[in-house]
Amino acid sequence: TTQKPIALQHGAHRIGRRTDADMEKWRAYGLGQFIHWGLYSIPAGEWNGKQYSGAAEWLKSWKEVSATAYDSLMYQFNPTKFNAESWAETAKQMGVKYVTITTKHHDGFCLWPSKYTNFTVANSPYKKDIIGPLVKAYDKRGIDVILYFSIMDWHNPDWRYDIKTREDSIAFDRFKQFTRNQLLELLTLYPTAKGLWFDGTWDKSWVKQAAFADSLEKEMRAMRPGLIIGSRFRADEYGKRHFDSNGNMMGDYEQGWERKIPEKIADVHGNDWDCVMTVPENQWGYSKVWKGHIKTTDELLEMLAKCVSLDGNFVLNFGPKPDGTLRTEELDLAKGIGEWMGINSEAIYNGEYAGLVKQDWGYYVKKTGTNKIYMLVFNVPVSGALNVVLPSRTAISKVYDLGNPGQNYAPEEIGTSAYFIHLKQQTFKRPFVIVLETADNS
Ligand code: FHN
Repeated sequence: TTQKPIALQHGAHRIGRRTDADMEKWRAYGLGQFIHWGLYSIPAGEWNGKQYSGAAEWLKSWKEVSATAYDSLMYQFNPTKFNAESWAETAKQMGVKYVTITTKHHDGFCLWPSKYTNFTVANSPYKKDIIGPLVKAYDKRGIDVILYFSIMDWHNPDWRYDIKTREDSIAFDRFKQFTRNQLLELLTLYPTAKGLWFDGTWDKSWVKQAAFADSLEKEMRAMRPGLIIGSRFRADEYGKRHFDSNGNMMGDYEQGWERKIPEKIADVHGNDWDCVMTVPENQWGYSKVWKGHIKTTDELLEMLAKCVSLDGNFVLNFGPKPDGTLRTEELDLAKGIGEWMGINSEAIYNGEYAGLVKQDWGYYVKKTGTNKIYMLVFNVPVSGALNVVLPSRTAISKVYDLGNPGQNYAPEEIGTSAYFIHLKQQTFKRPFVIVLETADNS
């Protein structure tokens, strides 16, 4: 039974994917970088010699930490080794096509000199804007910038978790104006930024602002045509987030894939999406100790492959150190991913869900407008034979190794449009890509 949609004033603005050039470009990125940087990088998960068990960027919420002491970290923020060009160069070498940078995380500290609060870089010993040079350095290398912005703000006295009294409501009205001012300020100061990545939007106070958030979203979009905003920004008038009361996604892409990846194409409901991922366990800001399993280059590449094969982008988080440098582990991963991308990025950029039955060796990716299907191989069977089943009437015309174009394979037909690709017996050290060129056989 199909339920009749209910009339919504503040539901989804559109049903189905955006088809404009900005969104087409976003969809084709494949690989992105996330940067969580702020005051929390200074204590780095430790306070008075004690280790905080939560994520480093949540340290202020720990009962052991006083708000004043935390906010005074501003007077220690002095990343003398910060070099926007070198961050952007690392990202370029890694092969990322977009970066999402925390302009303001939940603690409320602004990495740009906002004129609506004193709690910014301008009043730190560093004094200078961080966001401007980053936007410039990434833009210069053709990497699109998305500005991360937390609505929840632990520094602003007008922030509320819920609105229960008239006083709350008056304070929160001021907070809404502050939020609007800051967002319009960001869009004005950084006109080349391609989108806004919202966070900290789950509390009741904000969830109740369907009308305000909807009109602010429209205002920002009118101000910046092409602007990309994900599904975390606003709730509908019934308090439904991400998907409105009729089940339609609000925003341009689904922002729910945090540290998790869909299993199958049906899980993404035809929507655009990206997955944001940490290297260790749930830690986004710089933390002295990296707990839990630390992902390896090949694991991250497999996540990237899986995302692209399911029509999503994969975004890897970096938590820079308080001096402005990137930690060695992250630099090594960026290098490893970059080396692989240097050979195989053709299978990532513009890659799409191929519509084929998944096989145990890895992930298929196709590219519209070409006759190529990419096999991103992570598990080679002992037999060395990779199973491929294509739609009927599709034949393979050529098979080769993307990293070694002279290396062609002769597929063995084992059934109608079913093949084995027999790999040469060898030890495989890294994941690799095999390209199938297809021909219509009807
Ligand atoms: O609470 C934050 C967290 O610190 C981090 O910024 C992540 C990144 O997606 N977002 C929030 C949790 O959803």
